[in-house]
Amino acid sequence: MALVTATSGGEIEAQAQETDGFQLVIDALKLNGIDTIFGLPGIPITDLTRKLQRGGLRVISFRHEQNAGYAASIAGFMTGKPGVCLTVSAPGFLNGLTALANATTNCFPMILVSGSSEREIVDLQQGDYEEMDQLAIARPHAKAAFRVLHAADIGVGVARAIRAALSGRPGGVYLDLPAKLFPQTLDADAGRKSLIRVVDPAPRQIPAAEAVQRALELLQSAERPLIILGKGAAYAQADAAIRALVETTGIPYVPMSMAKGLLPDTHEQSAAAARSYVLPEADVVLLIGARLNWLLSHGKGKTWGGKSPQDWGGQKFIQIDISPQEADSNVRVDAPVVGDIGSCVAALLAAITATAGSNWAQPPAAWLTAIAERKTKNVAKLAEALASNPTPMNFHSALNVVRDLVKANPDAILVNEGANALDFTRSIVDMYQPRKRLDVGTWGVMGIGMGFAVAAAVVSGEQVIAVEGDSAFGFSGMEVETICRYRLPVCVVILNNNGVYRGDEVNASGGRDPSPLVFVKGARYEKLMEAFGGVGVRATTPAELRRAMEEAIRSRQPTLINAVIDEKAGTESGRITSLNPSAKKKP
Ligand code: OXK
Ligand code: ADP
Repeated sequence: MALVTATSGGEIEAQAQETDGFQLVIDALKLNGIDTIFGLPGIPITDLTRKLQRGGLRVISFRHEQNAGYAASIAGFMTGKPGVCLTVSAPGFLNGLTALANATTNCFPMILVSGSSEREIVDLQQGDYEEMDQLAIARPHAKAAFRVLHAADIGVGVARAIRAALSGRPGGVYLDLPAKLFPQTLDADAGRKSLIRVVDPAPRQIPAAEAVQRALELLQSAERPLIILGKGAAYAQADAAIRALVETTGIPYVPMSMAKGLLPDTHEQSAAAARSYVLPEADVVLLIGARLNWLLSHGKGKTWGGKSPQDWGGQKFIQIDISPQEADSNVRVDAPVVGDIGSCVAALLAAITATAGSNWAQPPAAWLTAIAERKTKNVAKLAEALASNPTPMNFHSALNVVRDLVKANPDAILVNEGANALDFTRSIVDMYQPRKRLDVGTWGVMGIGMGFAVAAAVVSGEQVIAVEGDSAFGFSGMEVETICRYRLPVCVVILNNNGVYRGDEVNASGGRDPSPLVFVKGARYEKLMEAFGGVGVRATTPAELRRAMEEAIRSRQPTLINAVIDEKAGTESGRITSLNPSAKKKP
């Protein structure tokens, strides 16, 4: 109990034995191992950001909340702890909300904490400063949303947010902290007791034995089996078990974009370079942490050998996923295995060993040979394109340099966004380690670039290479100041072709305005980095690009390389041109 006395000395004692909302938020986060906050100070959380820093947390302060939100979400993906983003009310909250929705869509654990205005005024709509019913707005975009009104409930609120973000399928959680909460005082002892250290927030979920048996039997029946590794598999941090399953079975695999490097892309069982051959030809497909959404053409249609866009290709699917609702979302899943990936993969491996010992039948040679032939052809085609050295540079000649630098620095984290800049990088730049490729994910969202880059550098301490389309970079470009302020080892490479997709489009009306798809020609993006004390380089040849990247990695200085490429290089929407509505298409 607090000792409240009237003497001046007693008053000090009474204060020392009281706590308040500010302190309880800090204590609750620390108690749960949250050591970094990504945010942007302002009313009503300015003092909270100061106190968080004073309290020993690392506070990374951004220039726009959306970037702080993306940073938090990818920190969650990388670490398996919820990434926390802190914003002001209404507009700041809304800026962070896009990142929260993106985190939920991508299954990244994240908590958006926003200060909010006075409930009494907000609820009567009497016109408060930054008035908004944030909880209601957040709810449809989050896995869960909570509000704390009393300081004594801060411990519960933080615990619920952590558990909701991490347990089962991870996602984004909103935590609303009204301004009035922070100065509320509480007896220090009662405050301490109100805090909760969350025990086992992402409990293992063991799959049912019969589900594992069903999956095993289907795998055994396969003549052309295929494994697809998704970013859920990368998130699960079950790298050794996944590798053992792939190598024990000898089954070829295709990594989804953010699962690249889970096994090195140079692994002989990787069928990435034969993607459009293996999807339609496979007869049994084992999905590990990958959804049959648009990125996998919904498991049907021509990509899978179906006759028309809606036709099933005939594949049987085994799906390992933590969400029991995921199976059958698009096509029939014959063997759903529900549980956490580590436990499911271990159970499948154990069943394989129990059934076949070390004599598991490898996939038929005809299947493996056919894949190897396709791979060889595609790899040779790519090698030819990479060897060309046109003037000006194109995507291939520039990315050939990035490919070499990533190979020489496999610990480096690659952030990637754009349309062509994304698609070419994905297929050209091999990854060698898990969770090193961070990109636009399930939504194909533009704007993750600098937020992801900051978070990747902060949570890992590793070198970050951010390969950005010039358009994509624009969404978060101001965060180069953040990169410089925290002296982060981030090397931004802008593949600059003067526009969205490409830079040679003209105004079809003949008017004076430029086409909506082009930017200022010859823009000097590197000056932006120089403005804040970083290193800026304009590179017009692969040799210049290589020198600049090598120096950035050697020095670990914030660096922005404006890699000037042919403005005629690039197709509309990269490899997803088919998603553009066309006048000729039937609805
Ligand atoms: C892959 N490939 C290779 C290799 N790896 N060739 C040689 N060597 C290696 N190592 C080949 C592979 O076999 C494919 O050729 C091709 O490269 C492309 O591979 P991949 O894996 O990228 O496949 P694909 O068909 O592009 O994948 C489909 C997809 C992908 C939907 C999963 O396109 C994707 O992730 N897209 C995300 C797009 C996105 O989000 N864009 C941002 C929005 S743009 P073939 O011969 O086998 O086919 C935007 O905002 O608006 O436009 C907008
Ligand atoms: P990709 O885009 O790479 O195909 P998706 O985001 O579509 O990947 O799929 C990821 C899947 O992984 C989601 O369905 C999610 O429920 C699942 N998942 C995430 N974490 C785990 C985990 N620890 N164990 C099992 N499944 C998981």
